[in-house]
This record gives sequence, structure tokens and C-alpha cells, in this order.
Amino acid sequence: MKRKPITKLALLGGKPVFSQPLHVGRPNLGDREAFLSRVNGIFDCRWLTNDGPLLKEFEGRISEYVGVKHCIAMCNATVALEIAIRALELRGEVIVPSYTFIATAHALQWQEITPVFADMDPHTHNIDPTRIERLITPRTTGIIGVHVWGRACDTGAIEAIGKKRGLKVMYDAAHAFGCSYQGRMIGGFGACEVFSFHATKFINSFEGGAVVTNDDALAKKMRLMRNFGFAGYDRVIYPGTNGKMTEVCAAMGLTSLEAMAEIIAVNRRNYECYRKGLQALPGISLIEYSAREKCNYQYVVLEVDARICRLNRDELVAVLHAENVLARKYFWPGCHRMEPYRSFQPNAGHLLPQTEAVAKRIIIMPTGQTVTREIIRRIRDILVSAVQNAGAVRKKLAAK
Ligand code: T4K
Repeated sequence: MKRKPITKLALLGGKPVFSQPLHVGRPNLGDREAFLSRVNGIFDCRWLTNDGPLLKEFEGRISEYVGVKHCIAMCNATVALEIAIRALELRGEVIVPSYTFIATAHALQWQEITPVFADMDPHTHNIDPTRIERLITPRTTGIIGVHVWGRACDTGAIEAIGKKRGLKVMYDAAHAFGCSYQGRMIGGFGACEVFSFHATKFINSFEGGAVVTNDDALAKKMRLMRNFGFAGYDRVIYPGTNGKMTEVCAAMGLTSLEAMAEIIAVNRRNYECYRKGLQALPGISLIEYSAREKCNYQYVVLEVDARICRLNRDELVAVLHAENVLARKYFWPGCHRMEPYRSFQPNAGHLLPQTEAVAKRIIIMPTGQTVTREIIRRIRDILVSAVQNAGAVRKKLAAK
């Protein structure tokens, strides 16, 4: 069936192509019956949280899949980052990329550790290792790399700097569950790595996260810290917090894991469909995933070159939103431009030219189980029409 052409963009007064909002981060769901059966089991055994049987099963499945000795599941990745940072005894200053979700920086600041922002490599969107050493001061204790979009950072270079300068290295792998680097699953690099299983992630446990590590002592410490520091009834041996994952979250996580292959296949299909559709649109490119690595294709990331495209990123996002395509601008404007970091270092942007430039070019598109090829073709039509009507779009937005 031939698609109806877009006669008038919604931004220019037409009817939106989509009557319902199309979200980035719409959850992928596993089998409903399998989940409900697990929830029935929770009712039957009356074990709701605190190291329950489903949590243990979830942790076992993750460590086995990733190939690490320990998985410590937590209530979310932010708390998992906070606990990992504390267990590694990071303090003073820690070097992180500015181009990440704010949780990476806040997990440090929350513990009065200063995040020191390093610039990114514009090709990978990950922390640029060549920018790290000049940021090291006598107060620096560690480096946190982030595998942005599930594409691994240069772990070899980062860990070589860590070794040379006596710094601990860990990774925020919130985007990278199911991804590999140089043939090794992400999760086994550095002292530890942190996954997110938030509802918007391709594998979800409603809310949830996990630290994975091969370090026995570190794992033991983080398990204690997750549970107030209790080492037995009435015996507390660490300052701890409540980072526990509930049984209902573990039930969702297990159900989601069972659907992993199907979700990756859908994400990959959507990614290829966007790629094919956008090929003929000069100035809009899709970031690439290596065919040699395992990949979850969780994020469909467009990069807009306004010099070629005739519209800039913000103009395209405005067009998409008017059509009910709620594309996102992650991680604009960069952590260094958000509070409290912005007030601490108002001129940090001068040291982060690539972050500043790339953050202005990125659009994250809807994908996952709720997005079909037909939807992607319509989104492509919108973008084509936006570029064809660039003059009118720009005029309309300027008048707003
Ligand atoms: N490190 C990195 C690198 C991260 O990207 C993240 C999280 C973390 C650490 C921390 O992990 P957690 O502590 O969250 O486990 C969303 C997610 O909330 C966040 O988890 C994620 N990164 C980030 C990239 O995206 P927001 O502020 O954009 O969330 P929000 O509420 O705007 O939701 C995103 C979209 O998803 C909305 O358009 C609606 C849709 N949605 C969301 C939920 C929760 C649904 O359709 N259904 C839902 O149930 O941060």
C-alpha cells in the first residue's frame, strides 16, 4: 500500500501524523504470563525483598551471561554507582565524561566527591583518553568511563592511565548490557561495572541496576553496603544504605531477560530500517555499531550536520514533536551545563569543545517493541518533508 504523502507538517498547521505520542524509552515487555506466574510465586512464599530467591536467580543469570564472578543487583543504577564508588573508596576528585546522563556525575557529588569533566571523542561519543591525564591532580582518586549508547570506551587506554597514575577505574555500563568489546562482554572491565535495568532500558526490572565484578572482596563489601552494612543478625560492619532490589523487580528482570534475543532482533530491525530510510537525507547520519561486536541496538542516535541538512537539530526536534514523535536530545547540554556543576565551573565548556559541539547535534529516536517499520517510514517522511520545507519551518520557529 502506498503511503499518503505529508501534505502539510503539523508545525505548519497540518494534522499530526501520529495521534498518540511516540516515546523514546517505551518499555519492552517480556511474556505477561511468565511474569504473573512469578508474581504468584512471590505471594505463595511471602518473600518480597531482602536477598530473595528471584533476586538470586536474576543475579546468577546476569553473571553467567556476562561471564563475571559476581553480580550484585540493586534498586537502580544510580544507587549501584553510589555504592560502587564508596566501596572503591573513591574520594576527592574523579574524572568522568561530561557527555553522560546526569546520574554519573550526581553519584559522585552526592558523596561530596568532585566530578572533573573530561571531553569526548566525537567519533565514539565516549570519554577521550588523551584528555584524561591533564585533569589529574593530587586529589584525583579514580576514573569512571561511560559506555555511551552501548559502544565501549577505550578501556585499554583508560586502564593504562589508571595503572600508571595509581587511579581506580570503573565503568558506568548503564547502556551496555548485552554488548561486547573486543570479543569480551562488557561487565568484566575495570574494577567493576554498573548496568541499569530501568524501564527505559532494553532489559528492564521496572527500576533496577547491578554492579558486576570479578573482585571477591569488593563484591562482598558491596553486598553488605546494599543492606545497611549488616553482616548477620544485629551485626553491622560497614556504613551501608538500602540498595536492595525487590522480588517483583527481579521477577520482571528475569522475564525481560527471557525476551532478550527477541528484543535485540526488534531493535536491530528498527535500526536497519532507520538507516535505510535516512540514507538519502544529506546531513543526517546514524551512529554506527560495530558488526564485530555484540550489540543491543537500544539507542537509535542521529547526528545532524546543520551546514548540510538545512535545518539544525533543534529545528528538526521541534518538527518531530509537533507530529507527536517525542525524540530526545540526550545528553544535551552536557553535565557541566547542569546544576550544581554549572555554578561551580561556569567556564568548563572551554575545556569541552567536542562535548559542546556533539551535544548540539544529537537526536535519539523511538525504537523497541512498540515501533514498527511502518512507523519508521512515516518518521522518515516527516524528516524529508521538514528538509523540503526548511525555509517555512525556520520562519515559523523564528516567529514563535
Ligand atoms: N548512567 C547512565 C549513562 C544512564 O543513562 C542512566 C539512566 C543512569 C546512569 C542511571 O540509571 P537508573 O538509576 O535510572 O537505573 C531516562 C531514564 O529514566 C534513565 O534511566 C536513563 N538513564 C535516561 C537515559 O533516560 P529521562 O529523564 O529521560 O526519563 P523520562 O521520565 O523522560 O522517560 C523517558 C521516556 O520514556 C519518556 O519519553 C516516557 C517513556 N517511558 C518512561 C517510563 C519510565 C514510558 O513510556 N514508560 C515508562 O514506564 O531518563
